[in-house]
Amino acid sequence: MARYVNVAIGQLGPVNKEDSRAAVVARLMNLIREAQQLGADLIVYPELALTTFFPRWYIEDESQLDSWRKAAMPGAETQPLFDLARELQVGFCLGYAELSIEQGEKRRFNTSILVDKNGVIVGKYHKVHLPGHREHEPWRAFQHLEKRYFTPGTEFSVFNAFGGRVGMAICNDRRWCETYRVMGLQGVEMVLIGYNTPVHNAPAPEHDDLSLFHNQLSMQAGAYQNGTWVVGVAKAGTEEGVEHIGGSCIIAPSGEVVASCVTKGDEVAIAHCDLDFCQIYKRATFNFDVHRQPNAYGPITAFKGEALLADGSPRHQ
Ligand code: CDT
Repeated sequence: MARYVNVAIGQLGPVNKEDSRAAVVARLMNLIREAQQLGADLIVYPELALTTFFPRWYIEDESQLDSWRKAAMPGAETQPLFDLARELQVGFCLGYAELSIEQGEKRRFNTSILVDKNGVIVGKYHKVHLPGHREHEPWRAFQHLEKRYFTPGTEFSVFNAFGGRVGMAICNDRRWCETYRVMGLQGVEMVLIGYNTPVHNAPAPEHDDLSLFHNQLSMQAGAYQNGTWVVGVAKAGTEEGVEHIGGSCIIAPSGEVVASCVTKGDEVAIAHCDLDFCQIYKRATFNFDVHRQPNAYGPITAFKGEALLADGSPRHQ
């Protein structure tokens, strides 16, 4: 029997500091209702969907930072979204700032969860590649303090859900080939990626004009090279004075974009995805069992940076 997932993009426009959690959840509920009318099984929301992208500010007040983070999921404010998902029989993937308290120790993660059609959390992911910087850098037009505010995740998991193998990644993760390959090695068939990408990148402003191109380039490459569907979803538009890219899209295992958003506001787009279509790539060009050469890939995990010494000679012989 063919395995299809009707996956919807639940793109958000800006979420400002003063927007109440209830108002944001109401927007997410509008998007899931629209997705259900279009026949969706699953809707994907952006990274840090419940709040403004607060790493743009240097904040020393822990209580203010914690006000953006959620300890309970679902909590009182998000329960209505879980209830609606169950009523509509539409699952969702949601990014949020998580406050985890284990044995009295506080940890903060940039998290996404996968929720099934019955409103049950079936997967959780902590963002691995945290971009930006740790200290206040006043020379920037705005900060990108993810390295300060979050602890990096340590694994890419793939979950049995929606009749297939579903993985999650968050924003900057989509630029790294390792993200997709580690999930590809677990048989991933659909990768769900929420993002907040400012158009302006302070350390490399030469890239600003290419930000939409790089967004699509990395997700298309990840899809094709691993024979998987990829769903990329933006929080777009001008948020607290900072312009963010849109470009939300759904990419087939062929690398082709099959659905995309056309605005920078709240918007739904949908695609009818055949999970078995992945096999055309997984059994041929990217048949890992037949064609991969892991013996040649040692430096991938042996080194963090370039595997060369300062004189240009290899670090490993
Ligand atoms: N949210 C996030 O990961 N944004 C980054 C911005 C990179 S510039 C520091 C991204 O890769 O889109």
